[in-house]
Amino acid sequence: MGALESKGRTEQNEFAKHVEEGLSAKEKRISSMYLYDDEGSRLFEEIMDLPEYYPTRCELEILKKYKRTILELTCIGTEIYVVDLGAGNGLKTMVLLHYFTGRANFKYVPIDISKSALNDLENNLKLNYADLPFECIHGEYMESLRSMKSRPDVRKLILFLGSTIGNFTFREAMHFLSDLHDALNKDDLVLIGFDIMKDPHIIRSAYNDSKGVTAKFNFNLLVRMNRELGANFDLNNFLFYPMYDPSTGEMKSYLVSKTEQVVYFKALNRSFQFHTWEPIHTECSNKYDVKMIEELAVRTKFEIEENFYDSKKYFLDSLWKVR
Ligand code: AVJ
Repeated sequence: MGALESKGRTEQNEFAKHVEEGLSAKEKRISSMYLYDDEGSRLFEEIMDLPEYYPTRCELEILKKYKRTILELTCIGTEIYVVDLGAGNGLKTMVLLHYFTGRANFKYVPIDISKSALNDLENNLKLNYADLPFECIHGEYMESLRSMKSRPDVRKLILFLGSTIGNFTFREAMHFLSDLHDALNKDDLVLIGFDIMKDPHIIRSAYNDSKGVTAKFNFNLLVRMNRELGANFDLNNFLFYPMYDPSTGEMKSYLVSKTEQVVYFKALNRSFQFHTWEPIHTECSNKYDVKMIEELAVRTKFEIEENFYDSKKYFLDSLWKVR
């Protein structure tokens, strides 16, 4: 029990440290990683069901259509680890795993930073996929992956679905994928979900839904700081502002202070000043075109095996191989 408690405290300290740094910066920001506490993960599931939020449905269409090709390219005959980065509820992945069952010798390895999302996934697996071999890992991606490098006999298929890569800037994505490359062995594969540039209205609506669920998802960050860091944010004093820049593909979300205000953090024993209309940057959801994706692959030493699009070409799952 002591270990669990101290782990909780360490996580809390990291959150506190991150918030202190982010709110001290000239341009206030908090990493989107912290949007996913239990309530945040639940709200994101609600987002995936919204009519405006097209990425999940598009990717589901892709996986249903190309599951066979994906398995063939992953190579039958060897043992496969299907490693799911940020698995969430794992619904989309099940389309692949269901198809792989009986056709390949594989183990499902979901990795997620959200303990509750992993628990839900584990319960779902036990209930509905009793024969599926799996091993859940709670933690950060790269650490967990590096620990698997010592098994070059096992081919890995890394799933990085749902446009999670969009949370990174292009530079950050490059760093992440280089690190990923180095944590893998030759011929390992990565399936990456990219949200593709399209009519900017469609993109903006996906992050500015009519029911206000996405706004609530962002506001939950303030609720979380109030609860976990003893802050006294008044939610009425902020507004949610998402914006898309079609020239760069950057989709950015902000919480904007509507007034001059001071917010006190008990856990930090200090306050932060917010000016009128000063934003906190809460999330990046960047969009790509094929050229950018090709550049990303070349610069991180992967080879593009195949690009799988949905019928509207809104979304792309790109299958990469370690050269
Ligand atoms: C889970 C990061 C892929 O950026 O589209 C959805 C999160 N934020 N609506 C995305 C999100 C607002 C989502 N990702």
